[in-house]
Amino acid sequence: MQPSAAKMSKKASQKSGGLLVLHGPNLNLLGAREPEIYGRETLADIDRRLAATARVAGVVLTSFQSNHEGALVDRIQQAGREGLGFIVFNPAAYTHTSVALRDALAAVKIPFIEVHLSNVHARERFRRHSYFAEIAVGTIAGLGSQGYDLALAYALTRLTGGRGA
Ligand code: CA2
Repeated sequence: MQPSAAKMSKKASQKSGGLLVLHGPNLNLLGAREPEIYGRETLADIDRRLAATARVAGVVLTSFQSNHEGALVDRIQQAGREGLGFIVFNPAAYTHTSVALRDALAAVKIPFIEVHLSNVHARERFRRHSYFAEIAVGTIAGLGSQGYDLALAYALTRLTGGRGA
């Protein structure tokens, strides 16, 4: 039996669900402090650029930043309920501490790329361990804000089956 048109379009929209860019604590300070490590662009600059790229590919992109672990957990759970298709995540300092955020990502089963502006492997030893790397599709570190663009290009390819990005 053929599935109804309504069922088909629901399935298709779930499959190519939108994209969430998630930023952890202190990334709201981008552009204002420590430009030698994190660059001169603001988070708004980065988010605007990513949203424009996604729009061209016909994918809805939402950005969210919080300094609070629970708010990030809530946003990941919401992404699960919304049926989003991919997450680009810079967990910032929570990279090195947060079992709660890892559990949230494992629970919603949304594929994600872990992004870091700086090369975390060339910095203090404690930054070398990530609670996310093991369950991420991949990790990008040390490429500055371009890391977000590269992660987005990959996500768009997955979400649009190669027709976008
Ligand atoms: O390199 C990255 O993207 C990090 O995720 C940034 C985190 C750090 O704890 C991770 O080890 C690596 C820190 C984010 C702080 O962001 C700031 C931005 C501007 C000024 C001050 C802090």
